[in-house]
Amino acid sequence: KARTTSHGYEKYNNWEMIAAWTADVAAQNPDLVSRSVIGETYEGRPLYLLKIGKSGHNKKAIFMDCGFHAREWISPAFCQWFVKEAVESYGKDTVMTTLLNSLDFYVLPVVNIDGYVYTWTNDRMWRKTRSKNAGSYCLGTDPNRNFNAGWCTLGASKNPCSSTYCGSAPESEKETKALADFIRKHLSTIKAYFTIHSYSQLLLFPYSYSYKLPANYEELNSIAHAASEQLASLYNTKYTYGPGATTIYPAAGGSDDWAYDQGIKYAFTFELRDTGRYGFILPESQIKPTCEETLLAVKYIANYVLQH
Ligand code: ING
Ligand code: ZN
Repeated sequence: KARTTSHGYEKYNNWEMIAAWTADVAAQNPDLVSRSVIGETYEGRPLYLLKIGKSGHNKKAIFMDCGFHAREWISPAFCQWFVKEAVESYGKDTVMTTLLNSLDFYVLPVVNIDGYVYTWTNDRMWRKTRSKNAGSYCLGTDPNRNFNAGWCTLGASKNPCSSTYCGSAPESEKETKALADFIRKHLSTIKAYFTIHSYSQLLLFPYSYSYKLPANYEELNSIAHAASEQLASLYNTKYTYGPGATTIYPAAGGSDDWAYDQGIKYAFTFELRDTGRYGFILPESQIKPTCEETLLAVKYIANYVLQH
């Protein structure tokens, strides 16, 4: 099939572009990148996962996903940027080289592919998945209310028409089930979990489903402080950080809380630019600066995890 547009890192790419890119980046960097499929979406699209790192034995891993929420277009753009930076700076940047020699990054560039496609074709502000709900004409579940972490107890809705509908059960969505299954299967190696959202410029960590503090709260807080400082060093972008419940709002069923309770002690939700001027409709001119600054924070935390 003839392609009429092309992939780029400083533009928003549609799903067709991103899917082709996952194949291309793996084919062009066989010693660093491999692609697998961890499941499929409700509408039958393959959930591609990229593994980035030099091959080695007993490597720790970091899992990062983008595109939970369909309208948060800067998020998949960041996952693509991260992969580009990894392959281009390996052997040049000492920190990235060390990271890729010692760690594997699992990058899921778009979790909610069906929703993402729908924002390109029908409704730019769609958030949820696109699955049918029994007894309702409203479609979709909020994938970040669908994890088994205080599921649907707080800051989530049992109404299928709500944008924060928690779903009929934890992991009712094929997308969240596939993600959770993969993490459960690789729990012995995965040391950190990053999930990329927008917007609000926040660096969140557990808990969001409760006002209780995580056991390593002090450690997570100091990591988040240092990562925010790194991020701000480039363009002075100000991030607020802290536990989800008190920093943004209480919300149960989120993937970071779930990952944390699985034993992944470094679990973070990033809320990228901006603070509301453009919101979800962040101009393409901000992709590069947003991704560059976010990369500094991600590299900082990855390096911390590697040393601990
Ligand atoms: N924000 C997140 C949301 O799902 C969040 C905030 C983080 C909730 C972690 C629960 C757990 O509402 C956006 N913008 O989606
Ligand atoms: Zn989101």
